[in-house]
Amino acid sequence: GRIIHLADYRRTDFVLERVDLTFELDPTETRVEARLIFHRREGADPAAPLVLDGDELTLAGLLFDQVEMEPSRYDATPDSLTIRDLPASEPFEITITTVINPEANTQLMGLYRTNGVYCTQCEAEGFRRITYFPDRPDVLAVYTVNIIADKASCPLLLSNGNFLGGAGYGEGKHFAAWFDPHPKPSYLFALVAGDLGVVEDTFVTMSGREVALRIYVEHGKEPRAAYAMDALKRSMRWDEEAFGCEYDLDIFMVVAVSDFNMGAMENKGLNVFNDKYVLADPETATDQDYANIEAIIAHEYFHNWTGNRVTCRDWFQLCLKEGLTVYRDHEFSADQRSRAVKRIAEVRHLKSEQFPEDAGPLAHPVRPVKYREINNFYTTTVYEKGSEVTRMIATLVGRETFRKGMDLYFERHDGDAATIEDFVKCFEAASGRDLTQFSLWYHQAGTPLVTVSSAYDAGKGVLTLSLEQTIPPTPGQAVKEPMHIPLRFGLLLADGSEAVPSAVEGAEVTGDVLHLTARRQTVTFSGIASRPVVSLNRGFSAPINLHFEQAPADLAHIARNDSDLFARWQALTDLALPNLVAAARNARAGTPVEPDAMLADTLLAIAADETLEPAFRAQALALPSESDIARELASNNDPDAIRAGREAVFAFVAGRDPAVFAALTERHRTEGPFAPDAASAGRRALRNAALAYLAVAEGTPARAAGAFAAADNMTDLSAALGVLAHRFPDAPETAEALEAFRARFADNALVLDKWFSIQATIPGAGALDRVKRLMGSPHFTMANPNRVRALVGTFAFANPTGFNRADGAGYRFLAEQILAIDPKNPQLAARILTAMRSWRALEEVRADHALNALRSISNAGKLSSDVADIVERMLK
Ligand code: B3K
Ligand code: ZN
Repeated sequence: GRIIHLADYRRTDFVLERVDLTFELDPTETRVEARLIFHRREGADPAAPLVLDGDELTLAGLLFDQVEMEPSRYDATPDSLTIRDLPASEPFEITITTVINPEANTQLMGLYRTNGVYCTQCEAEGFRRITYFPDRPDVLAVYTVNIIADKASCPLLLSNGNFLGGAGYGEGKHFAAWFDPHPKPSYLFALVAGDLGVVEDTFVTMSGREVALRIYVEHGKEPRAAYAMDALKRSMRWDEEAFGCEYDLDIFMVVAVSDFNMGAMENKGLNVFNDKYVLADPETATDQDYANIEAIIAHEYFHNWTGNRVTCRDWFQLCLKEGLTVYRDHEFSADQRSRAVKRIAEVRHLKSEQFPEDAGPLAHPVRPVKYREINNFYTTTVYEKGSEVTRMIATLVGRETFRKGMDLYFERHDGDAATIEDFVKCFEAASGRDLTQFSLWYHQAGTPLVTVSSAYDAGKGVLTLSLEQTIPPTPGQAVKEPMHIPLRFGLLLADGSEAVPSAVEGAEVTGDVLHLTARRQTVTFSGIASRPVVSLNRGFSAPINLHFEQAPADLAHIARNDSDLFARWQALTDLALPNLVAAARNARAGTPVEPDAMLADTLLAIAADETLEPAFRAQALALPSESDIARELASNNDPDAIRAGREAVFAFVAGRDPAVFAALTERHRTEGPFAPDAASAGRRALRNAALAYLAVAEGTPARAAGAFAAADNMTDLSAALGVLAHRFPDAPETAEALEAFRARFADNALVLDKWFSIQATIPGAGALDRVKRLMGSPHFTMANPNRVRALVGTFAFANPTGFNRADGAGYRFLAEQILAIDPKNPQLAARILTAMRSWRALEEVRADHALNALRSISNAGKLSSDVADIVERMLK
């Protein structure tokens, strides 16, 4: 594929007024008739042809104003339809017939079949696999959709908007018509047809309109959709209260399907979901599953305003809808659960996924300026860093002004396709603040590094902070400008209270935010009576790497006393990381690891502190991961040494005072029927964190086997199984538990995915053979994306020692799998391949093997543009 540049953007020559689609569904020969009414845009070249996008299409008929078109006036290829000699100004109608094969569509883009159900996925460029169309987000039109299908196999016929009517249609068929009054781009089109069960409810909006809510799932799974329905209603209410956003159709539908390339899709009025993010009950779903369902139901629902009512002008603006909507779903979950714990989980995720992306060959700005394959830009940078950038705007302008800016955004751009510049202008107008420098966050890739040192002059009562920001070079961006970095801070005194400076010089300070805007800044705080401990970047107000040499005792002070729970967790991490890095270096050098008692004691004190919420204590007990340590080491990484070092520290903490952990597993039992609320989930998380330490302290599988036997919910069951499998992979108890788990859930695909994932993450050199063996299991299939991700994806992404075997066998295995998946499902292949994005940070033997594996992919001949794009960028 060729490279698309933002700079080349121009509007279409033709305006699309209306779309009328008729589908005659058939598993292998679906007929699609598209009646499109266009007119030439004022001022456009009167001779310009109409060029429509296609992808693997064959034209079966073409009418101009209802009359067959002379072949001399058009050219049709599988990927475009060009029509010439069109009217200069008056509207005209083009009727296009295509015949497509949903059954053969293994890419899961366009119209495809999943478990006998017809379903569509059009974002980003799937609509062009259905019919020839101006398939770009700035072409908005009103759609009518007619669906004709077999009545017995497809009692249900769904599309966007409101139901118009339906009736019988000849021998054994029926039809239904839908009308969506809201102009929309083609990527938001959806059609679903099949035989599904339904859960129904209603929602009364803020202006008193009743909306029908329907969640469609496979027959028999209806009870497992109750939590999703509850989350949906809470999302609808929250969006009204937090942003004044009211739902705008008579009906809102969610359909859960088992074959889906990503999490879910926000099609107007008809969201399609990976069933993993809809189905839950205590027996089969973990607390994390419940939290994910809540977040993703909310996310897709929130897109109704941020994405659908206001959409993107072009795909370079993807973060306009994604970063903003992630920010909104984060805020929703924070309001529904514990804000601090939610923030910790977000930052963990950001650091373990987005920071490596930003530090490697796939780094790109939140708002990129070029792409080869847009599917590869649905990244953690666009989503999660995009959300952080939105959060920083809220931090800079303040909560109320942020809301005013959002109101202005909807006022100015409702019904429009907008840009990031449009978005930022709304907050400039609402706040009066110039956001020009701030906007660099959208344009400069790479995680800024902020280096800080502090000095306290007791005689003068002055604290001096010296700050310096550097932004590392990233592909295509060697030199960076200094950014506007908002740092929340506090000056913690020995008694836990906070110093209030009488004056601050050298930086703008608004409330508790210090604005770092220059490359170097020296900031003085006067009137500070005793030496404070500086708590910086509270709440992770800026997505940066912070290097601030603070004494372990100061970090421990923050960890125990900060008023900001996030900062307490961050301080614990900062206390732990140098230990873990030193441990990894020692392990590599073959010298003994000497963990720090201060770290262990601080962790234990927080674990045992009953004044703190259990979910927070569970987060505190989770030491930085192997990938966190790898990131800290930055280069020449040996995953085996990293793990060995981390294990030594973990064992040290475990053995320091096992009674603390034993007490936690006793004290935090959840009594009574299972409840998925955040408080109950937090208690389970704390107990299971304690169980992991206890298992190591005791050195036997007995306790985990007991927990496995006693578990009455999937959270505890899978946690116990994880401890058994990861700590005692060869114990008979583990084999028994794995087999019991498999047998009990053999007919539940989502739970089997957990069974695969737990085994795919068993560390060590034996992992690859285990994964290969599991691929031979009758439960394994390459046809289901969730299953492939659960086994192959999890192995590559989440098993550092198993995947990064020193002999390179893990990389060669992955290369083979990518080449096997790519011809069928390029998006899935490309996504899993990104597991190798940090290969250049490996020590040279592994890096060399990784390079060869990547070259073997690159040299393999016919690659999809998805995989070709990723592999070429990783090799650059
Ligand atoms: N907008 C979709 C993602 C579409 C991905 C296309 N390759 C889901 C979401 O972000 O809500
Ligand atoms: Zn989204």
